[in-house]
Amino acid sequence: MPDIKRRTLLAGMAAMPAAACSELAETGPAGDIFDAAEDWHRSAHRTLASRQALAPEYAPDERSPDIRGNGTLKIETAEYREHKASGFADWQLSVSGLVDNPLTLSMADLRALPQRTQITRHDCVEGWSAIAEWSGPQLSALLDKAKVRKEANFIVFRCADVLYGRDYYESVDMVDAYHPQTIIAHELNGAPLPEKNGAPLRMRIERQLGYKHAKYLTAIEAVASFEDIYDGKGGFWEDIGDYQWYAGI
Ligand SMILES: Nc1nc2c(c(=O)[nH]1)N[C@H]1C(S)=C(S)[C@@H](COP(=O)(O)O)O[C@H]1N2
Ligand SMILES: [Mo]
Repeated sequence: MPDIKRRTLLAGMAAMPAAACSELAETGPAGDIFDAAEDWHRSAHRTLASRQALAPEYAPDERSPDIRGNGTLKIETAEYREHKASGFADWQLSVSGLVDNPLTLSMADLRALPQRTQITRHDCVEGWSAIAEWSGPQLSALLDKAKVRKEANFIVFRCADVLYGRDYYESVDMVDAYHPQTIIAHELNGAPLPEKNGAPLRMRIERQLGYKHAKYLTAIEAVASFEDIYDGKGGFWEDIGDYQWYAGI
């Protein structure tokens, strides 16, 4: 067996219990099973690599003249109106759940982190797109600071708005949570986020459709499952039954 093939095979087998290995070795033509294990390993790797790939980024002159808002465009609660009147000086973002080091971050804390600016295309499932520049810290930086525990499988985003009588929320898995283009945006085209686009903070999750990009962000939670959150489907639209939880693009 060529060395390279053997190494891949061993890497794939490492995940199998020893008993299963010897059982496999005793059954049938070993070559077939080895090839199958190797194919599985390679295709799992390819899937992960494709999910980690970057979304296209654009040049400044490719930006759309306007980014229309969708879903909630204005929040009428007294609390939000006060935040807006004070330029969101006291807005806070918490990071909690399955973390060793829960955080409460101010807008100044978020601006003090390394920032990522990206010009990307927003795709709404309702059939419109828009290209815009978004800036903010990477979600991965917050998750690293908070020390997410290994039992966490998903990151949940809580929002300040209520739509059709329900709190808007969303969630993603760890591949999207740690994706380099997943940022907590506080600027749109170089200016603070307008209210219709989620002021003062909104998610950009560039490998996912628009409804995953939670606006008016107040809290981030690491969870093992979203079974006990609202109707258990992992998001506002998912609970209503309109859209799928996985909205990868
Ligand atoms: N909190 C909150 N986040 C939300 C929504 C919403 O209604 N409330 N709408 C979603 C949908 S369907 C889309 S397409 C985008 C729209 O972002 P925009 O308003 O900046 O265009 O936000 C998403 N995030
Ligand atoms: Mo959307």
